[in-house]
Amino acid sequence: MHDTLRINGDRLRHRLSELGKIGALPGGGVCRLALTDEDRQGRDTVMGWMRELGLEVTVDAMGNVFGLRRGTEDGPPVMTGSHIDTVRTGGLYDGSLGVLGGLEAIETLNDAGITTRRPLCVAFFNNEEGARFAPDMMGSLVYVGGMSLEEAMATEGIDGKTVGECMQAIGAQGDAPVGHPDVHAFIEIHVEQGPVLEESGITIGAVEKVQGISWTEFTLTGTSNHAGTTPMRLRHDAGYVAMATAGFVRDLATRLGGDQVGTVGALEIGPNLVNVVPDQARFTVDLRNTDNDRLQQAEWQLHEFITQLAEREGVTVERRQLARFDPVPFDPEMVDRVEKAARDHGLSVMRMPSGAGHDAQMLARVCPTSMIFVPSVDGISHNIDEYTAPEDLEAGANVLLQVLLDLAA
Ligand code: HGY
Ligand code: MN
Ligand code: MN
Ligand code: MN
Repeated sequence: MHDTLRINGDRLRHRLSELGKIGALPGGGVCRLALTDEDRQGRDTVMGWMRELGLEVTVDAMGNVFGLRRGTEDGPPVMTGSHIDTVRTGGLYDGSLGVLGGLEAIETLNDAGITTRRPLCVAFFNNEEGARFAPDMMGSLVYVGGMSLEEAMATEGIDGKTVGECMQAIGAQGDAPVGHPDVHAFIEIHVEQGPVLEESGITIGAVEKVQGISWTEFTLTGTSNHAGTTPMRLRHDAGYVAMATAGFVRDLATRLGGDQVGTVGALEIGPNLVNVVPDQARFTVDLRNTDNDRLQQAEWQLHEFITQLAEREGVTVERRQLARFDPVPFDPEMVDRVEKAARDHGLSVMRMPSGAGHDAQMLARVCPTSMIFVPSVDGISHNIDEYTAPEDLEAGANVLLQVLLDLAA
């Protein structure tokens, strides 16, 4: 049934490049940080495409957007989607492929005059990246009831504004309630953002789980002093503790091995002058592992290191947990569906975990969920050179179409 149906790869790539013009960076790539005007323009553009395809568009109080295509029967929809907000050095595909791949599947069904039994829904969730307002996957977390709307609205971003203020500024707030998800199943297509598929020579990833994520912000306070006159034994150098901890994070991840990764992505020291011993430092640590015990071990070793070093240096430490999500296993039946659809299309496929966080890990709390990965060239993402070959985009979107048809039959 419908096994000759194929998506239109050119149309999908056209939408990806159209959306990529919004927040386009001079040297390529995009910057659509959550709840900026670029994000607003992206949201409006995608909602326009949803309406052109005959979808009923609703926006919930968290700014999550849903495009519903009715089936011959009512009831919980089969949902696909992702996010359209990006990091500051974003690529054309992270998140966007998940939303526009869903719209391409819808348009293919429209062209073929096919109505599914179950309704279909294409969604994009607010603030998936978490780069401006932590935690990441905030919109989908609120959607599934994992965070209160009030807490989300009160969250302050890296530029001192709250989510609520910024939602208001761009008119992102809708009136549909949150926390009452109504989904039959969720499937998200996403670029892998890592090197595994490419190194394995495989086209499709059938994602089995998302690894655990731990984000912490450290604020250190020492004593500013003269760089020339202050003997080393008398210093309380917040910058030194921050930078030594950054080195420790790198060594820790290497030492623990396996899936352990560790990143100090943001770091500021003050007063940031050549001849002043820094008395201020603020930095973030991103630790991840597919195994929660090992992730906890990494968190504990980090805590021990910075506590002891700060004590020796006479520097105070304040911690703020920005995000903490355990590893999330996906529904084995859904993973089977992805694998079968890939095989039916004659595509190479492998089961794998996700190194990145995704909205799917939140939807997995309320319905059977999995993801379809397509290869990232050179494993690059969160980088303006992020790229996936046209034939891989098309292959992934055809797998998505088949999984949607299977689930909605
Ligand atoms: O951090 C992440 O993994 C996601 O891109 N927000
Ligand atoms: Mn993403
Ligand atoms: Mn991302
Ligand atoms: Mn992600």
